Parts: sequence; structure tokens; C-alpha cells
Amino acid sequence: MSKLDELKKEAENALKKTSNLTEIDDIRRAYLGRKGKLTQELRSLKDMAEKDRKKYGNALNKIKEDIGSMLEEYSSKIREEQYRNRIINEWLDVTRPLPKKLRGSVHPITKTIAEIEDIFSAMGFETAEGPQIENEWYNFEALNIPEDHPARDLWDTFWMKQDKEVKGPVTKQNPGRMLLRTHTSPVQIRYMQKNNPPIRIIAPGQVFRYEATDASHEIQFRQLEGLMVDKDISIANFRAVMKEFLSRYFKKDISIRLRPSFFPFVEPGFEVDINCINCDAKGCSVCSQTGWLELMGAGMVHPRVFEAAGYNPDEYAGFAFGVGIDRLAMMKYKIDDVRLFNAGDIRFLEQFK
Ligand code: FA5
Repeated sequence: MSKLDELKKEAENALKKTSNLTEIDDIRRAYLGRKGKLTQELRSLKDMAEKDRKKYGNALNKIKEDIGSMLEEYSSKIREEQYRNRIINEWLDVTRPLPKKLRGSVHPITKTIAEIEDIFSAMGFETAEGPQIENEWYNFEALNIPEDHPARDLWDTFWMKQDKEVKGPVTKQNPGRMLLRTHTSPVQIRYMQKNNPPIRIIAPGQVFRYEATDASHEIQFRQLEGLMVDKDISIANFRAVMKEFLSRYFKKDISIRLRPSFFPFVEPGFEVDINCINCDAKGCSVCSQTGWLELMGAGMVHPRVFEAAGYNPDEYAGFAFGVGIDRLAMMKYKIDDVRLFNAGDIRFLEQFK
């Protein structure tokens, strides 16, 4: 074997052992580089006799080309292999569904309030608001609930830390201590003080009670107050408005029943029951087999309330009602525990998206 064939064989054996492109580059340098074996042979040409030089030169160029194409062949083999490995290792399933993003959603109570507002605004009712931190006068006295009235026990209250000691009887001018409002009824007074009849408002909002919690009682819940005042409003108006509202809200025909009840700020006062939407009034565990569900307090506005708001009670009449928004949402969405609304549990909340 000639010297050049030996060099070629040697280069080929070295290439067979390579496993990456750096090793191939080293071989390229060892044979074709500035100080490479073939380059050295080429340099030795100048010392040769003319006739040998041409022949050896041609042979050298041929070997150089052969080694060059071997290098090319081996490096493309390695590149291909690397590429194949990459495809295997970095494989992407483009059909796989994207991971579910945790997105916020509207709270079921907020959704319920929006629905209620839609229905009432179609009947010409505006939405009014009042502060959650109230004074005693608005929360109690103006609503005909004096200090020693037994009805106050029904609305156990969270009192604010008072800046200064409040003395003397609670009046409009001396409005007493600050508290977290126990119902939305103070909004009736606030609205009537600023507006003249005819009045048609609803006032949804947060209320607070200092009481033990259970599946149907929270210390912080939402009420919807309603008030309609004009020269000749009667219970018939109330019945009509309430039946329309409830039938639209529950998306079925709802029967209502009024039972006499007592609230100091209405006369007469009543509890409003609706036929059980769970069993269509046939009798089930939700309605204790009665076919009826207790829903809200209501009544005709008491003359003292009109006086507190600055209206002449002989001139005007009106109805008012107060209903638990949480309870309305519970009935519609068949939720069995009111505490879920305030618990911030994503598993519960995301069902309302
Ligand atoms: C009142 O708060 C009166 N202001 C309602 C009213 C307004 C009567 C206007 C007449 C005229 P009561 O305490 O019953 O009433 O509460 C009204 C509604 O709030 C209840 O029917 C119930 O739906 C809801 N509710 C009361 N307590 C709780 C509670 N702890 N947790 C959740 N909902 C409650």
C-alpha cells in the first residue's frame, strides 16, 4: 500500500471511531489543516523531480478530495443522528389540550344582583345605595325601633369603636353610635330624605349580624331592600310587583302568600312565602312538606318612617320589602349552605362561570 493510501486508510479508521462533530473537526485539522499530514505532503512536492511532482501531486489531490468527502459523509451522519435525537427528546404533542388557566369569574351573588337589577329596572325601579357603616338613628330610631324595643334583639349588632362617647337620646341631630348596618332598610330613609315621591327603588347591599352561623345564617350576607311610594300605593301593588319579580327571577310562574308578621317600620307587616320551587308546591324536605318557602319581610311603610324621612304620612303611602339575596341565590342554584358564598373556595366559585 502506498504512503498516501495508508494515510487515507488511517483517516478513515479514525473517522469510524468518532461520535461527535468536534472529533471530526480534530481529524480535519490533523490531515488537511495548516500543519496537517496531507498539507505537509503537499509542501514536500517542491523538492521533487519535475516528472514525479505532477504524478504525486495528482494523487495527493485525489486523496485530499477523498478525505474531504469522507469528513463530509461522517459529519452529516452525526448531524442527522443529533437531529433525530432532538426530535425524539423534544417531541411535542400539538394535539394536546392547553392546560386550563385559572381565570376569575363573577361571584354568584354579584351575578344574582345583576339579574335582580335587570328585572326591577324593567319595572321602572332605580338602584339606590347606602353606607355599610351606619349610625344608630338610621339603622334603628328612624325605622321606629327605639332603644328599648324588643325588636332590637333580633338584629344583634357589630358596634364600631366610637371616637367619642355618645350621650343623650338618639335623634336625627344626635344620631348615636356607629355600627355595621343590620339590614338595608336605612337606605329607605336616606333615599326619601333626598327625593320626593313617586319613588320606586331597590337597594341591594351587604349587611351584618352578630349571630351564630349555620347553613342558612351568616354574619355577613346581602339583602335587597325595595321601596315604592306614591299617593295611593296598596298591598295589591306589592303583590303584583313581587309576583312579577319572582316569576321572572325563577323563570316560572310563582304563587305568593302573605302572612301577618311584625316589623316596627311597617304597618301592616307580613312575611312573604312562595310556593316551593324545589317540588312545585307538592311538599318536600326543602319546604318541610308544606309546599311553601318563607322568603322575605315586607309591609306598608309605617307613618313614623315617613315622618322621620320628612314626608307627610297623610299624603303618601308605600310598600317596602327586605329579602336575603343569598337565600334567593341558594334557591335558584340549589345551594344548601349560605356560608359557601363567603368561603372563597374556588371549587365552588368556578361552577358559576
Ligand atoms: C329585615 O331585615 C327587615 N329589614 C326586612 C324588611 C324590610 C321588612 C322592609 C319589612 C319591610 P329580617 O331580619 O327578617 O328582616 O331579614 C330579611 C331577610 O334577610 C330574611 O328573610 C332572610 O332572607 C335574610 N336573612 C336574615 N338573616 C340572615 C342571615 N343570618 N343569613 C342570611 N340571610 C339572612
